[in-house]
Amino acid sequence: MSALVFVTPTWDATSWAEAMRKAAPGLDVSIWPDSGKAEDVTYACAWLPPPDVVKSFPNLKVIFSLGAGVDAILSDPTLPVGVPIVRVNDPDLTNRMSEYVVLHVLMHHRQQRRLDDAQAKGEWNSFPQHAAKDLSVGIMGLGVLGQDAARKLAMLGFNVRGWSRTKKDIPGVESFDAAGLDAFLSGTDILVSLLPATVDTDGILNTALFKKLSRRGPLGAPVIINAGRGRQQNEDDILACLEDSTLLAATLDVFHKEPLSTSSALWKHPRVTITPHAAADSEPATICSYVAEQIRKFEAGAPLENLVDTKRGY
Ligand code: NDP
Ligand code: OXD
Repeated sequence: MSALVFVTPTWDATSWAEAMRKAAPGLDVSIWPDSGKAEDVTYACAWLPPPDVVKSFPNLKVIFSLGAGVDAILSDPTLPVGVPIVRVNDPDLTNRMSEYVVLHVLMHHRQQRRLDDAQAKGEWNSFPQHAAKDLSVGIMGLGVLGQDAARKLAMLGFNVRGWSRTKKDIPGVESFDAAGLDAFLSGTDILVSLLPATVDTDGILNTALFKKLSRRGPLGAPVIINAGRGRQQNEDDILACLEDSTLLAATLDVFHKEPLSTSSALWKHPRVTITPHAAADSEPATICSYVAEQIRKFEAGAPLENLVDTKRGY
């Protein structure tokens, strides 16, 4: 019998192990550090594994990231070389992220925070609303999540553009490659980051970049939405740019340090919307079914899907 171990020191994997036993009754499922004989373990599902743990299973065939992002796996400098890493690519997670992106783009587009504020004061304060076609949404990262969000925003009538390392061909979406960053930014009113955390994307959301965004849109100044990773954003720059009107508003789901410190000025800023890294939760039953299906296919001789390129870092 193959054995699978969960290595998730920052959260209790009990419900995950139960879900995995249901999804793959033929697997012997355990939770590190109660993982039995290390030699028996062939699959590991991990999130922020401590150094030397994953490599302590000498017969590991595949490592599964329990999220779409793989920074929480690649942060282990002792990962065994040559063992493939598979990440999550699941329609449920993708839908959740698109819901989040659409929700927050619409919230800014329809100026809902301003309306909430007026309601709290009991004020009938109506102001012009604008057509979706007059607003340009730019998505950084046109991968699995970015492409789905782009398509859904385009269906709502927004002008949608995307930036990725390599150019994409998505109907109704203008695509820019890595070299086209400035052109991409200059036509973007609402910027959405769905980039992975890599050395190339660290700190990319900073003052210099915000200043390149369009100021011609109907909102008067650009808005940013970051649901990629907190490492991408300079939080001091965001606050300063909100103060000097380089930015109009921000929605942030991810932060440098999570949970966000209670002392962060972002919490109370009237034009910042904070969500607690909840844009697209991974549900145990769904993700375990996905992992079980990958294992079934792999054991039947099919190639692994959604492999991580450790050199690129995503
Ligand atoms: P993918 O790997 O499918 O897509 C990543 C995209 O980013 C690709 O289009 C890639 O370009 C682009 N990219 C990577 N590096 C660069 C770079 N240096 N310059 C330009 N473009 C770059 O990932 P997913 O869409 O599945 O997920 C994206 C990220 O979303 C995850 O890594 C994770 O950080 C975050 N996430 C956040 C969640 C949340 O709840 N907040 C939930 C799930 C994921 P190319 O296509 O050319 O390779
Ligand atoms: C993920 C996440 O990467 O939840 O899946 O952040």
